[in-house]
Amino acid sequence: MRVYLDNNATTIVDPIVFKEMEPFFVQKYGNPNSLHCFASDTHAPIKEAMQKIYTGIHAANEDSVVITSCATESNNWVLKSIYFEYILTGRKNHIMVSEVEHPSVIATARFIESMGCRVTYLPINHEGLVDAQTVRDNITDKTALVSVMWANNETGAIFPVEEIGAICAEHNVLFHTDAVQAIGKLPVDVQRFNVDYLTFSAHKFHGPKGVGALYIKKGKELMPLLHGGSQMGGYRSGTLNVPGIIGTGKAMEQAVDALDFEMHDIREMRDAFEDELLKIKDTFVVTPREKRTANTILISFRGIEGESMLWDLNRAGIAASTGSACASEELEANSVMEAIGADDDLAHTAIRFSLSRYTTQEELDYTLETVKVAVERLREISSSYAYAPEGHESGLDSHHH
Ligand code: C6P
Repeated sequence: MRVYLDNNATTIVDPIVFKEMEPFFVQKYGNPNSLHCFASDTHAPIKEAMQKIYTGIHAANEDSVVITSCATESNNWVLKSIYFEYILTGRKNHIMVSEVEHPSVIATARFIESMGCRVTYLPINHEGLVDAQTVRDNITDKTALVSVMWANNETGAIFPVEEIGAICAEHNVLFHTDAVQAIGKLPVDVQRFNVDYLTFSAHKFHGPKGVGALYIKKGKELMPLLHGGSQMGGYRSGTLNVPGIIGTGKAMEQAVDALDFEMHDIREMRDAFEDELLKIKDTFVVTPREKRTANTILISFRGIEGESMLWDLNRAGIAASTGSACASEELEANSVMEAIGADDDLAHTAIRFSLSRYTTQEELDYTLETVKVAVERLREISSSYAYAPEGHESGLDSHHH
């Protein structure tokens, strides 16, 4: 049996999405900018796909959605654009990001910080959440941008983007949100939430890899990223990724259709699975479940290195992770666990299970049994667990279950 529980890293492409993309590789492969029927064959399908994307995030017709190569590109672009348009020109001198943004935001923030921008890294509380009040407290008249993710990729924690959006609008500060882990998991409405820039990545909701997007509210400035043939309204030149756009449109439509199922049925499966996992002694879950996306569990097994657990799971054909996929090769402590103040031992024991609409009950039952066996085996050989006295502290202030 092979079980895929790493859906926050990437997802299977929905076969309907794949089918929709196929003709644009082998039949309708024209460059949309050409002046012949191979080009014009693509025009209506591209328009339809873009319409599905606009509908999916509730963008207004006058807003822009630029297709990029991934969310990393979109996140880099927004922050670097702010640097060029506002910081370098001296109009503003400050941005804010949460301390648990994806590396594509954090590393870019550090980069523009090294170029002279002041950066506030907003802390998260013991529940793994950003407090909107800290955004308000740190705004000055020189603040150009606040960038806070919609939902965290490691814990699934849902951040107060509606409140933060309102605070930013009130203070005339631009608001960017990385919605990579929100599309298909939560209702996303850029207008209601006062979002100026929004990032997403198609492969996180059963679309193709290599396609991301950046939403830009009408009238908000953005520096062109790629100068050239003026595709994508001049924001990002380069021949359009036609199959990618078609696939992203279809994946967005499917994600919106499946939202109820994701938010209720998957939540029920996740909660039951989590209840069973928490029956194992000395286990800790970060962020209360009602404040999390429906598919995610970040759980610690006291005394067991996350990587050892992954090894045992992988041998049984089960794919999970110790946190975000891009940090997992470094064997470092889980960054969110560290940010909430978990002790060092515990921060090394985190395992992320992330479900999707393709996850079955049978797979979760099998995973649960495998985890139980692995916990037993690994704790037996764990030096830190063996020496821990009975009933010792959790290491997470008031957070043990
Ligand atoms: N997170 C994870 O395992 P790309 O790779 O560019 O398509 O997406 C980057 C990205 C940006 N923001 C968030 C919130 C994300 O979760 C990710 C990807 C994966 O958590 C891989 S590191």
